[in-house]
Amino acid sequence: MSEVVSYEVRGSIGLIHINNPPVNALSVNKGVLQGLLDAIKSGDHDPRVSAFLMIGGGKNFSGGADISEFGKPKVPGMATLADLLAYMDTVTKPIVAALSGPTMGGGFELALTCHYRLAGATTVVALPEVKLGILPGAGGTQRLPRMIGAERALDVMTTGNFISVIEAKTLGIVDEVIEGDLLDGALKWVKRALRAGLPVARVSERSVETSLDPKTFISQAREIAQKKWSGYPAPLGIVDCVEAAITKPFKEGLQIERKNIERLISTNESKSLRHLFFAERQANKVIGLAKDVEVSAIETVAVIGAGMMGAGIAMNFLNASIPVLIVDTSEATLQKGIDTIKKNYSATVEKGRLSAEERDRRVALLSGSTKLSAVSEADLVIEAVYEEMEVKKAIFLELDTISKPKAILATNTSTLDINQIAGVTKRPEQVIGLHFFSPANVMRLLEVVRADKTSPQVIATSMKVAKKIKKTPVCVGVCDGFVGNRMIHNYLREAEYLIEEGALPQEVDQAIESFGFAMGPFRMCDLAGLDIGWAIRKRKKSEGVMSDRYVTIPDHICERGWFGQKTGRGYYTYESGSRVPQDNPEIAAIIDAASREKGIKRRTIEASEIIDRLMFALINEGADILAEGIAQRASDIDVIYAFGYGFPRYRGGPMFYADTLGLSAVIDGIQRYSKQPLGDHWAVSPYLAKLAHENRTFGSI
Ligand code: 3H9
Repeated sequence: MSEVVSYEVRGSIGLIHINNPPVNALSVNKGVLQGLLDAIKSGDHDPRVSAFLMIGGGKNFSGGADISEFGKPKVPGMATLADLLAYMDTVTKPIVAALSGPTMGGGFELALTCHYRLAGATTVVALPEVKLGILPGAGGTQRLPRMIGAERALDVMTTGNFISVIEAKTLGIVDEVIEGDLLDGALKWVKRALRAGLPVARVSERSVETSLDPKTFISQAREIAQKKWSGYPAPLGIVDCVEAAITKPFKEGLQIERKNIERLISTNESKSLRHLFFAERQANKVIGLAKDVEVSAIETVAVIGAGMMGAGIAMNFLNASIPVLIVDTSEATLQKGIDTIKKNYSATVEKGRLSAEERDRRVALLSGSTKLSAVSEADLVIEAVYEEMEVKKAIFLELDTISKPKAILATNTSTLDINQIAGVTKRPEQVIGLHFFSPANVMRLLEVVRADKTSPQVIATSMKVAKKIKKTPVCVGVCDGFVGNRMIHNYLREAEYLIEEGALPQEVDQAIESFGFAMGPFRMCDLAGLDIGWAIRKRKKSEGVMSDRYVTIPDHICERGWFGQKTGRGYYTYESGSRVPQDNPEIAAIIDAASREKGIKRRTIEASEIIDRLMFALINEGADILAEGIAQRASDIDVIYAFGYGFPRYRGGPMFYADTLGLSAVIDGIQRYSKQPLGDHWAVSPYLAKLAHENRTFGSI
């Protein structure tokens, strides 16, 4: 056969192994599909073979089609997934799949084309193509509705969510769950079944069941897809394919599926989502960190500060079964933090997403203290007190004397210089930044901030523990705001300029939300609390640090005691207990007066200008960050923005978006805005200019 597929005849069974680590991707160019086709053809013509058993080597059955091959030329003469599955549908000997672990996308479609499916205890199945902006393109849209009914299949394909082995058994996807060694159990199952007479059972020959009238079902599904996934064309394509599965013969359905996947694969949405798939995995790799660097065990964690942030951080570790000690100097704050954690878990229990036993188990792993000395046994200490350098320095000074020698001392600062914090200790190599994003138990992003002296072991351990608590870690360097907040500073500044020049907050928010952001800048500020920025501005003013063009509007709002959602009024108004923003009737007058005060003649600003200026502000700063080596790669910045700042994933992140616009177009745009009245703050990043001059993209760095 080939290296990636092995085939042998065991008694009357043609045994096929897929061996394409790490996830058994069904690569065309590496010959996985050709190998499978050759194996099945060989057994089909072999009188010794009565049935096939197909299994994946390693931890996965298959992670699906090889995503890295999308849009790339195909090696001539190699079979595709469509070739393989079409042949399998003609085979008259039963084909059994042993699903040895995750079975995803094309891997699941391959399994659905087999006649029977056995599974091990760790098996999950999914058709996650929608998350890549495409749809199952190897018969999945036609076979899954035939197997589990149109409604359930539509849900599986439009969400891309995993189906557990237990549910797969209930749905009839899996014929039997094998206890113990899967290969051994599966061989025995096939032998037994052959003795009892194992018929060929093609899913393609079944009909599709719907509980609703098909027309009503499809029109409702289309309406939902349009509303729920605006910006994402794939779910609508899935609805079209399910409609074909219900109303058309199998082969015609396959053709409709093919047309849809070919269309979707070339969309910018899919290219962006595929970029983020690889970017997220790439971000996990720290440049210059040896693969064999020693990683310490993190068995206990201490969190200093029992505020919202500290409580949220603690929950991540409790969720991963790691005991947490939470410390706060005030008994009342400590208790409040512990109560917040319990309340959050109980709310999840009420929603049916966690069992009461599991809540109790996690809460039992939590302890509290008002003494810093209590952290002495922790392997990882995370400081999450307020942003005051002197307070943090005092804590680290004390931590240095009380923590275990090998303990990792982390700060959750979002802006302060971690080198200075590390500098007060005698072990700066043990100090690192772990910048969680609020709400810390929900947001997936974690900036792992390496200071100048942070040791490779501490970085590697932090990256590993981040994965354990199910975060998406991105390693960044030290500067004011690191990557995410440094860029957001420019974005928010530009948003303020826009309202000073003529736009209203709701116009800016609507423009940026129509671009796909989860929330516009002013809604975001109202949510975060306007008082935080006000305090920073007052401090900077008192230190004589002022920007050239200081926008007074946020100060005027704060002077009224309006701090956003928490006071029911900010850029918007909020009814008591509600998070839904309503236009603040007084805001236009405040903004108008502020513009007049500076002699600015307000003008109408189009949505396209709002989007351009906010995106260029991000891209330009991102380029500087790359030039300074604060971010390792452009794609890391994209991951930070997609996972931490609500940047629309179907646009791939700010740097990928810049590449799709073309770097010269970005520069032209910046220069155009720099020539407008009040545009003199714009200066093209020299690194952006250099890349454009060399005709390169951020992706090429
Ligand atoms: C599809 O099937 C289309 C068909 O319907 C139609 C075709 C005509 N391809 O996630 P991990 C790499 S679309 C290429 O850390 P885990 C990944 O980049 C596909 N590479 O492992 C990483 O590389 P590196 C639909 C892939 O154990 C390494 O494998 N399928 C693919 O945490 C390890 O990945 C999906 O969307 C791939 N398909 O999780 C499933 N998958 O080491 C996508 C992974 O160089 N995959 N890689 O950084 C997954 O969800 C997870 O990888 C999986 C394993 C659950 C399988």
